[in-house]
Amino acid sequence: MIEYDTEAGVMVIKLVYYGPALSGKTTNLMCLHDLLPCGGRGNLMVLDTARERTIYFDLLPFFITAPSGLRIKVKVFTVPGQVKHDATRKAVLQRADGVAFIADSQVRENLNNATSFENLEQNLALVGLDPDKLPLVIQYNKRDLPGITPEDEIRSLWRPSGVPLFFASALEGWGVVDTFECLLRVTYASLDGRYCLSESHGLSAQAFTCGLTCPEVSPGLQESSL
Ligand SMILES: Nc1nc2c(ncn2[C@@H]2O[C@H](COP(=O)(O)OP(=O)(O)OP(=O)(O)O)[C@@H](O)[C@H]2O)c(=O)[nH]1
Ligand SMILES: [Mg+2]
Repeated sequence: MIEYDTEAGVMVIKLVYYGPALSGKTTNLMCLHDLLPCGGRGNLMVLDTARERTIYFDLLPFFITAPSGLRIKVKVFTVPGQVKHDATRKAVLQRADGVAFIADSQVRENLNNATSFENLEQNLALVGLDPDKLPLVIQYNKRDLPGITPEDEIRSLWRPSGVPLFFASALEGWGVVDTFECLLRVTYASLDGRYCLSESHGLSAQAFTCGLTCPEVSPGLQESSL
């Protein structure tokens, strides 16, 4: 949690898109920016090098106001996937409330996916977050490409973990919103347990997810001025 100021009535939640280099983290955010209505979100900030590789992070903010008046900002970050940017990945992970791990579906990327997931677990521990408790969803991106790992193989790999799994093509624009909505749901469940979003702020799981992704059909929730 980046900030929770009960007097000012402000909560700032942090979600992080993690994964190996070139798996499509930045493309996921660009897709969310294009597909979700602008009423509940701010502008996408993309910090690229000349070769379109993230060196710091990208940021897409979303806003809602709970029935209690609590103004909630959800900051969605990407990390740079290249191995050499580990210090930046660690910095971006700090105080994360939820993580979407974006894997590359191509068979030749399986080792990079596994290495990056191990790196996520190590960095979570280093920044004081419990990998077993942190809300997590996994997305296998680039399903539009040839030479990809079959779905049932991926499902068997992750089934024991119980982590929600999604298949997507951020380039074609499918699977991306589903992944984000699930990340919002699992993050809400965790935050509700600690901050009583439902009881104290009248904010249900559905209102939270819907208020952030389709604000025009969520009467009673307004864009915050955060
Ligand atoms: N075919 C295909 N290409 C994709 C897809 N998603 C992303 N790409 C491409 O993969 C390349 C890398 O995408 P990025 O979104 O920049 O990857 P990233 O994970 O942010 O990479 P880093 O910032 O280096 O960690 C770009 O050329 C994208 O257009 C997809 O679903 N299908
Ligand atoms: Mg990137």
